[in-house]
Amino acid sequence: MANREEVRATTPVDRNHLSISKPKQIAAGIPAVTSSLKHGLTRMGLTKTIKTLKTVNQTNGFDCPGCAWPDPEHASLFEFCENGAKAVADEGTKKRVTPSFMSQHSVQEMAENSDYWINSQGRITHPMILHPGSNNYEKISWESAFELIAKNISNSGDPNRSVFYTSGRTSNEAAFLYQLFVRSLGTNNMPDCSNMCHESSGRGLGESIGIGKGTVTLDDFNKSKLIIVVGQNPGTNHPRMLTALRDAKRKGAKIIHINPLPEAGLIRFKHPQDYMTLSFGSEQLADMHLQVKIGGDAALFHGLMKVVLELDSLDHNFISDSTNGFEELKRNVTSTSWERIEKDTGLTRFQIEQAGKMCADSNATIACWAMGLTQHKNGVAVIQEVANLLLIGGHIGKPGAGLCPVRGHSNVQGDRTVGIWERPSEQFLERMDKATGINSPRKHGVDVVESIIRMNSGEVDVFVCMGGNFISATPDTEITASGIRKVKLTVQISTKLNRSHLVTGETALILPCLGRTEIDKQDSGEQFVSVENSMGIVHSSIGGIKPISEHLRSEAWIVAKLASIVLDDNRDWMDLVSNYDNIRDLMSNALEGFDDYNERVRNPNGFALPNLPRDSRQFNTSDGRAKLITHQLPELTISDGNYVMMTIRSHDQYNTTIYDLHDRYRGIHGNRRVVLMNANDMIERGWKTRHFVDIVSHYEGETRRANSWQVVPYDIPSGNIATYFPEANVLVPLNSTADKSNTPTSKWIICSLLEPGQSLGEEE
Ligand SMILES: Nc1nc2c(c(=O)[nH]1)N[C@H]1C(S)=C(S)[C@@H](COP(=O)(O)OP(=O)(O)OC[C@H]3O[C@@H](n4cnc5c(=O)[nH]c(N)nc54)[C@H](O)[C@@H]3O)O[C@H]1N2
Ligand SMILES: Nc1nc2c(c(=O)[nH]1)N[C@H]1C(S)=C(S)[C@@H](COP(=O)(O)OP(=O)(O)OC[C@H]3O[C@@H](n4cnc5c(=O)[nH]c(N)nc54)[C@H](O)[C@@H]3O)O[C@H]1N2
Ligand SMILES: [Mo]
Repeated sequence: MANREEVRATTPVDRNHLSISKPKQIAAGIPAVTSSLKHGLTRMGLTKTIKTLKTVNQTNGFDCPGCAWPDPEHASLFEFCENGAKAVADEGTKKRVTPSFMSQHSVQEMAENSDYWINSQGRITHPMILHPGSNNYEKISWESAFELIAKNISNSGDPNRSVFYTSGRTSNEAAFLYQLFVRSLGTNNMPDCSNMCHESSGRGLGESIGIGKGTVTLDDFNKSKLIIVVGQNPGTNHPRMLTALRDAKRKGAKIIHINPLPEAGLIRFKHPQDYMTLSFGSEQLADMHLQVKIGGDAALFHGLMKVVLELDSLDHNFISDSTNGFEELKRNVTSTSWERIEKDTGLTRFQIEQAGKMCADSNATIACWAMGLTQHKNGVAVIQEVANLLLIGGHIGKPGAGLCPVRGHSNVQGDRTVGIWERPSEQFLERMDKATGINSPRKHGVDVVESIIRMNSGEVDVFVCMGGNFISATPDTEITASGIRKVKLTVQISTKLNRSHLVTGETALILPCLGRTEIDKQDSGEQFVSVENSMGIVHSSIGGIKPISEHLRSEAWIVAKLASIVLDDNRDWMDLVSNYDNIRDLMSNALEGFDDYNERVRNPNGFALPNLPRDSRQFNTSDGRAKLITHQLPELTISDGNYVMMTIRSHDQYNTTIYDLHDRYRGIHGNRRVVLMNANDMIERGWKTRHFVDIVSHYEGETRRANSWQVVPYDIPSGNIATYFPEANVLVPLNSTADKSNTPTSKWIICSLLEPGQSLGEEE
């Protein structure tokens, strides 16, 4: 029997099954409806599909686990999108991972299958354990599982040798209890998916406007004159945003799309529900597509600001009364040459001037962004440049205008608000301590990248994951795997099997939990939970489906029970969790903006958390002014013959969960191991479509290699390439991270493309 060290950390290479069709120009429409139903019906069956989909994003239903885009106030029945439906169907699957399934499949054997296969094995039914040296999981009782965790934490001696990860689906209630438990234990080691996601937004906006969140509500889209969508692919990742864009457009807004790829969602859109009203045409969304080169956004925003400054389309009163740094910003931006801007962006001065004029003409501009900006070395800086453009025009804290980082996981923003943070502020901790009677540790904890470094140096004994798929989501897969294998006990609280259940510490536990769609019954009866969407609205979510197994527990219950066994404190954790109102009462006192939580969360539309810039055009910075923080442009020159690679999501995945193998809008089917490449770059190398290449990434003299990818010609700037994550994560260097936010630079990886088997230095 193979050694546990040999369990595959990456999905195996598939050299077949690739088929290619023409990329789509229209997003959604009938194919989206068919695809939703297909995913629902094949996984959940007819009755459950209808029952489940009917309650997504309804007042008395559950919050769609698909993304963090807000719901309109009067949600139409079936307020979900194709990809939300896939997320729901994936959770509602009829297939099961039982102890008997696990006894038949060793971890090695399962890991030889693709990520797609692993996810499609179904929902986990029982708590299970993988003993040291064993290759098969077996059943364990909840009590014994908790005692094992307690024993390992206590043997470890130092709470800082334990790490507690969170993915962003966890409810506010569960996340609050989790951070209370971890801080009671004595550590701030709470890395979360945010570290790989919008950390740069939080950091950048925190410095610029005094709050690490966006400043618009959904209603602002109806009042906006210009919406800039930069570094984001809403057609796939936030499909319901397309409806907001369409409505804004119908009310007269213009849309600029800034992206190295012409993403289908922003070209034309057809609302699936329009078919019911017999309107068959599709609508154009973006008025302008700026096909910027990867990493060229900072230069582009300098260009846009040059135009706005020249046309003097500025809010002079706002600049002088409410900001500082304007003169320096102006000096810096004016000194950036058009030559440099054209070189970095790959765009012409004319194109940027046209876009700049659109900015100058608008008196209410919104800027939306996602991973295309955050996952860069200058992620924090570039977001501050976006903020600068809006601030100098006064586009903040007024109707139709503001900053809009579009979050990923459905409650990633809420988790941070309630305390999942490795570097909490003193203000936050003081209030927490006062309300809960704990004595929070002050020393900052580790983020995702630091956790991996600590694991590798043998400094982590216990690693608990509240959801997520750490091994596949993080950079540098092989290094992460070697770190995880050094941990004594890894614990995975999850709904579905993934690679993080296979590549584990010496001992591994799986604690199966309820999903969003399921009924959560505690001692006092059925419970609801609450979440915060991308626009700072907190609202309730309640599952209505019978849990898939009687052995599942809610995340909140799991944390409470664990805390009651591990900690020697006076808190009655089980009483807290017997009725989630008790947790929320505690949250009301411990968290800013959560007063009368129990009452306000019961409002059908939830309530808005305080947001100074949005609500009153004020800024919680050291001097009460918004800061115009300007930066030197990043150095984008790379060695001749190399390419800049971005790692992106296909239409049929949810992060590391692969639902299926069709990237429908981009016309790539059956195989995800592809490199999207500019056709002229292919001709230069003499390569035809489907030619196999090996990819080598470069970072500070180190190289990483992944073999057997097929090239596909695509409308992407010359010198840029794109691959899918998580497959490409083996190529993302652990230490290549964004300044200040430490987010892996998953959208900026310098690579060579080699002939199969060719060694580096041999390319012509
Ligand atoms: N169906 C589905 N929905 C999801 C997810 C999912 O995997 N599937 N994931 C969720 C999560 S956690 C997140 S964070 C979001 C992610 O949502 P996105 O950020 O939209 O996801 P990515 O695929 O990473 O796409 C980034 C986009 O940025 C562009 N881009 C890359 N580099 C640059 C650059 O240098 N400049 C510019 N201007 N653009 C660039 C890419 O071409 C791509 O269109 O979606 C959430 N929603
Ligand atoms: N190269 C590259 N790497 C990236 C990115 C990229 O663009 N490029 N994007 C990054 C981003 S933005 C993010 S957010 C991370 C995502 O990182 P993670 O959040 O860690 O990963 P997910 O794939 O979303 O996690 C999926 C797993 O969550 C579990 N799960 C699902 N629902 C629930 C639930 O309700 N409760 C619990 N407890 N578990 C549940 C299931 O077991 C499922 O397999 O990946 C990052 N990694
Ligand atoms: Mo994310």
